[in-house]
Amino acid sequence: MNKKKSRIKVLFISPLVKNNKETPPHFPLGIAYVAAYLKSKGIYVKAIDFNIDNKEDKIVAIAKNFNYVGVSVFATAQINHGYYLAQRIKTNCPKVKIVFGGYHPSFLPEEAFKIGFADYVIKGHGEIPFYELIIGKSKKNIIGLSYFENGTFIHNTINSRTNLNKLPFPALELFKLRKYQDDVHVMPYAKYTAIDVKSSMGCPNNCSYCSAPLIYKQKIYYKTPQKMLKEIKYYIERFKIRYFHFEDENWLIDRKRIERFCDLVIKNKIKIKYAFMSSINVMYDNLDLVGKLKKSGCVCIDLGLETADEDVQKNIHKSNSLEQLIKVDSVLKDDQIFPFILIMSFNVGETLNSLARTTEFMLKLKKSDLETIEYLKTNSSPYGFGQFATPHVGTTFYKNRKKSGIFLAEKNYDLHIWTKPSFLPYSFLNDVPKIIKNFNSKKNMEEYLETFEVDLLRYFDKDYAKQFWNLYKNIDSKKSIYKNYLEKFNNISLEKYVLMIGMMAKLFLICSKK
Ligand code: B12
Ligand code: SF4
Repeated sequence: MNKKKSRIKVLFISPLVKNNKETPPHFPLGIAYVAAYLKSKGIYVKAIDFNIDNKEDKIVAIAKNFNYVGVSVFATAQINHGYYLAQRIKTNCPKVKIVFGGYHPSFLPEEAFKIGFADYVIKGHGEIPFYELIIGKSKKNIIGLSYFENGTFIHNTINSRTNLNKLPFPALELFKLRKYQDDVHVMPYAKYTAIDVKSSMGCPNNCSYCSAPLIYKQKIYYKTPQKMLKEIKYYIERFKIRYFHFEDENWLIDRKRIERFCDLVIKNKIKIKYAFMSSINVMYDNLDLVGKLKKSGCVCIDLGLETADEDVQKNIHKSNSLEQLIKVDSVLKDDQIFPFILIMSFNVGETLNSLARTTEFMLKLKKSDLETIEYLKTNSSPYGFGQFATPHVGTTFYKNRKKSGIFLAEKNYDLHIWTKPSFLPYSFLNDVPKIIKNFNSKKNMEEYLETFEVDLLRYFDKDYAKQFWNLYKNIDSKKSIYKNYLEKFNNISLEKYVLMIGMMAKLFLICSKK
């Protein structure tokens, strides 16, 4: 490396995820990967995660000492803050080059130039393109780069490919690691510092709400089991971390690779606890591996059910067999591994019936004596809504959003977040609310509501009973949910009203069983 190059300094920033009080900050793994690569080439790197350290008032003073600022936008709910920080930096230090990377700018690069003060956007994997940009490679030959030249935007193709075995380990040393906790979900391990790791990237599936198929084009890139073991050992030795969440889209998909990794962990007596994500069918096909998974430290598996309704499943291009999930759930619970079943409400095709079906299905599952951390309790509770479907920029869901429902957060990126309903499908709004149980008094209704107070308190104030009673008394069960809203209930927000109807569906279901 020549002298001129060694003087180059890059500051990475992870902007605030807005409206996300419920979920603890996630570790900015994307930055850690790109920064590690630049560092391995002799470039000076630093990083600020605004979700941990809100250095807004110092950002200009810090940024002026750098040649490049890399803004990493993992979630759309970060983008406005990212644009704001970029504007502050660019207007005060015009020489600093602003480079945007991550999911949102990868799919809407021009926005970053028009309102985000970007000099460049790197779409898809950032390690090699960012380095090539710094060393002055011809822009037209940098895969993934978007730039502005002679009055036009130029968009090179997205960088979909990566070679995980050749990349250096992510630069964890740039972050205050002790601030990132909970990741293995299950107590008591969730109390300790845990980090996200990635041992493969990509997924063969094509779910309508997911960005993975757009980045990876349904291909998968793997780390070898040996590299996985080396990485885990490195985290233990250098950072004293023994708790991990494998954030691979579908960890078990190459069974041989994972079996070998488990064997290596067991043989080398590596003491770790970990969680991972898997699709339900892949987990079902590998149930005979559960013993080995357990022995190597697995305590939790995230499984994406999303809905128990077949029509909604079809709409989101997902086909989960409920029988398979019942079996998986039971085997894991018997082995003291927590199956964290993910639900997503208000996808295209959702109706009162489909919400109730999902609730009913979740209620049938075995009870587990394993305790999870607090914020996840309502996520996998039968009475909760889990995540709310959000049409994320670039996805098939996003492309079709206008014909399938009302996107409440269309103009407000800060609300593209799973804890707030941002999309209401017409299927739900046009459904007709059937009142199937006669409550004879408000008190009588309150008794039923109390059954799922923990879930209710996530969405409503403490005095929710009065509002539910008003809704119950005044709803017209011959008119659609939306018509009722327009005629009688538009003194509250549509979002709140729809949540109440959804909760009613769950409530009626429980009542009808009594
Ligand atoms: C694993 C994961 C998580 C993990 C976090 C893992 C992590 N630390 O990265 C958890 C479970 C915590 C999580 C949470 C959320 N997630 Co998530 N998550 C994913 C998932 C499955 C993979 C992400 C991943 O691979 N990270 C690993 C790193 C290495 O990759 P990366 O961040 O993409 O970084 C690379 C490039 O983007 C680029 N890059 C990144 N930053 C920069 C910066 C610069 C300057 C450059 C040049 C390049 C660059 O280079 C990196 C290396 O190749 C994706 C779906 C998918 N398969 O794509 C969704 C996804 C990213 N999540 C998403 C969302 C929305 C969220 C949440 C906001 C929840 C929600 N649904 O509302 C929360 C945020 C929580 C929080 N507290 O901040 C959305 C984002 C879509 C959007 N436009 O908003 C995605 C795309 C899922 C989807 N619906 O399609 N998630
Ligand atoms: S299975 Fe998961 S990672 Fe794969 S496309 Fe579907 S949601 Fe995305």
